[in-house]
Amino acid sequence: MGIPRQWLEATAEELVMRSQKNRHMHVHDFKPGNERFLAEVLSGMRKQQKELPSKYFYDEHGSHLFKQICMLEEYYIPRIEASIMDAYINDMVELIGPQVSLFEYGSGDCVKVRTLLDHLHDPVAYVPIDISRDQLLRVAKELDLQYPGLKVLPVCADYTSNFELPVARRPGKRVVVYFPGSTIGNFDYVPAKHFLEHIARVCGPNGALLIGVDLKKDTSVLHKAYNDSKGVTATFNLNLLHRINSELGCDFQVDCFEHYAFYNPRESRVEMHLISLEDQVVHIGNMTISIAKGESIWTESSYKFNLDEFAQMAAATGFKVCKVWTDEKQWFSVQYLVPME
Ligand code: AVI
Repeated sequence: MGIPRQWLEATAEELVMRSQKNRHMHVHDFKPGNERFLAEVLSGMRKQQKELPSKYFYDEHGSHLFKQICMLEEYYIPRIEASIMDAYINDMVELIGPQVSLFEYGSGDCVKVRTLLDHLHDPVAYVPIDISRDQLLRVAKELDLQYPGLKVLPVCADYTSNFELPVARRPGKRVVVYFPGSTIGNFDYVPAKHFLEHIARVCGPNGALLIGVDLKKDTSVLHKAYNDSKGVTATFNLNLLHRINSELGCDFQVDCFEHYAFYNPRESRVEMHLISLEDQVVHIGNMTISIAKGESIWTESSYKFNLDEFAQMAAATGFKVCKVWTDEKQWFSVQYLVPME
């Protein structure tokens, strides 16, 4: 990555000070224990249509696999979203204004936020919120060193749960939440509404939400994006079972499952499933669950929107769409939402 620009202008003394400050970075830790993981796996596996929550894809290996997905030509989202951010960053920064406290839900490797951090005027704080503690701490330390005036306040949490948000000592002018990547599409309608309502409370009357929203498009494009030719998405999907086996002591026969993803036009979503290739039984906690040959476990939904549908959902949560930026094919959008008066 090379030497960060800011470092080239720093004195040796400043560099020592920064690295000392950095060594003591504090993570606000709300990471749930395995009881909740087990309870959610059990409850999903006891349903008629078996399901597992997609938020558990992102252990260390899953996060690494997701990064690989993001580099695939077929998985268009990161590439197009980055091109929209690059093209319209000045408009975005003008709308956002100076001295913001920026919160990012599901910050991952914090790569996307850099376009904002590089252009925002004197941001007060950056609060990355993510469940992967090691990655969170690593990237928070990097950002802390690379953006000297910025207070980086990492929070380790399942961002769909209740947890307290840290507040920077230097008061900001407003709170802006950044939620890129169309992760909102991984929520069903009711949880998506609840989540946006929660964000609206975090933003307050003066805040805003900058959100990535994936748009409806030709089914063949979606099919390729979620059934990539290198099989990385399949490995990512199957890794969920490996994770459950190793962290919850279960015995899914991972080799006896196959990745299956398709676009469901009636529900406007890509569905990812794992299909069992054999009859098998799996032990989860003190339960034994049978899975028939050909039966599926539903692991993820990825909803696709048109602009009106998303605006309607936003309106139902108290947000008004203030500005929409898209690419020329209208495959993806970045939207700036503010609370309705
Ligand atoms: C994180 N999320 C927006 C991705 C998506 O496209 O729904 C997760 C993903 N699943 C398979 N490929 C990518």
